[in-house]
Amino acid sequence: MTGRLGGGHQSDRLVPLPQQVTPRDGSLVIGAHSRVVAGNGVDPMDPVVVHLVADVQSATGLHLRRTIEPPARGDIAVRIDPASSSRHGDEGYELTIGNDGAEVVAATRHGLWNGTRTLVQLFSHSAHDGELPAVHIVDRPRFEWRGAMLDVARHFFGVDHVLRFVELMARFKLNRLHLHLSDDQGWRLAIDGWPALTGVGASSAVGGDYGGFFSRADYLEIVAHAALHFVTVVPEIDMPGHTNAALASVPELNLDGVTPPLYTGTEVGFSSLHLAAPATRRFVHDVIAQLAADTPGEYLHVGGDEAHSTDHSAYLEFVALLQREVHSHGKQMVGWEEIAAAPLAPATLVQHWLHAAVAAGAPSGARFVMSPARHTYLDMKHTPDCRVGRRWAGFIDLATAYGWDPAALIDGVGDDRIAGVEAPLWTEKVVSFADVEHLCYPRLACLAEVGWTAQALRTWDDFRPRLQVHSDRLAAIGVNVYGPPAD
Ligand code: TNX
Repeated sequence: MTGRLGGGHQSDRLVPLPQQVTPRDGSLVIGAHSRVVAGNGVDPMDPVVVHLVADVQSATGLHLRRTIEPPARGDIAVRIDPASSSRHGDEGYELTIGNDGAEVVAATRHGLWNGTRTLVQLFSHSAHDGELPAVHIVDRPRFEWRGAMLDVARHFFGVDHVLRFVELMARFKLNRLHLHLSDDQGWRLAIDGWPALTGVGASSAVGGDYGGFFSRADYLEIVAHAALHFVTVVPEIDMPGHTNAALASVPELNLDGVTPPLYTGTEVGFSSLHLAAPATRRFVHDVIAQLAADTPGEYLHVGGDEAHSTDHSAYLEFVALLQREVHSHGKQMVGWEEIAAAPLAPATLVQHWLHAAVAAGAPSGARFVMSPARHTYLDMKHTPDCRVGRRWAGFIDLATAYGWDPAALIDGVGDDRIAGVEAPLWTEKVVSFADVEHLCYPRLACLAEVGWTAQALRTWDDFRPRLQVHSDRLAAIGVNVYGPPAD
């Protein structure tokens, strides 16, 4: 059977749905003598193995030993087979569960991570037993970029919350954490040599709420925790618009040398950096150099959206400068769709959010991250009666978050030009982490399947009960999941 599952088999607990699932008769019972076997190419101390042990323990109550001995009856084996890369790609895997044992094989550690995520989902969790259904799964993602964005600029969320955000998204094989680190209302990352950015610019937030910022060490801690969960951090410093917090902090970023006041409202499009101001080029250089130094991932996001107060030719020149600076560190640039008007290198990623026609103006060869507001904006209310959330892009219920095809958004842009999908959580109206969870879950699980599973295998009717399993599991670990009225 390919993809679609018949009712009743325990493998209908999986989100995202794998490419190929073949249920078999029988089951494997993980017991007190079962072990996790680190096979070929796998260090028994590898975080993939450590996480597997921890996750089996939380699903079953059993703490499995790790070993490098050959697998015996009842064991879970993981191994790397570099020769399988043509089948599995960078992130795919093969999972076999039989009456005698389970095995995950992949060409990379990331593939093993994904395969073990699937294995862990196959436990019943609620029954707290060690039973796994016999099954053969061959899987790989549709898109390489499956992301969530957290806006820590409008309201600040500290390291603990960001680590939790990473752990939750990683359950669904999401693999990009886009951090929106600066905006009109706040600057959230300490930059060496520019103490005023945080000294002044981090003190504010929307509505006069508390600000805050990440030290360099905080940022590195987030990057490291994300890496343990196979999540790549994509930091964003939004320029040349959305920059009031920086302008308010550093007089030399202003043409007249006079800082504007800090801003706590929710308007957009009124601020701009200017290349003619004395400190702008040095500022851009230093900020991007530090981001590049502290970010192991290949992408730096430079914003570029809603620069309504930047003259068009100045905007194009600014984007060109940003791209040069990003490239000088061997990184690739990502920007919101407005950057499509500028001359872009082929590897630059254009993040579509509002106007397909604007995104479509990108040079041929440019690639896209798809974040269509009407389907992915996590700051929109689920339904009209939700207490939290906004309305401007419409209500995004679970069927709307699920029911779209990334390849049907921009004329002529199919899978080959799509890096992937991402759901942004803007936080103008989001103050508590409980509200973050309510807006993100279970909608981020919908996005995870949009980004992972082949379009032809996806239907809402098949997805709905699988999603419910995960809403219940998230609720059981204390996540403030949104529960829609029963349909
Ligand atoms: C548009 S999406 C914005 C953000 C706002 C968001 C609110 C984008 C590139 N810009 O500045 O926070 O709408 O939903």
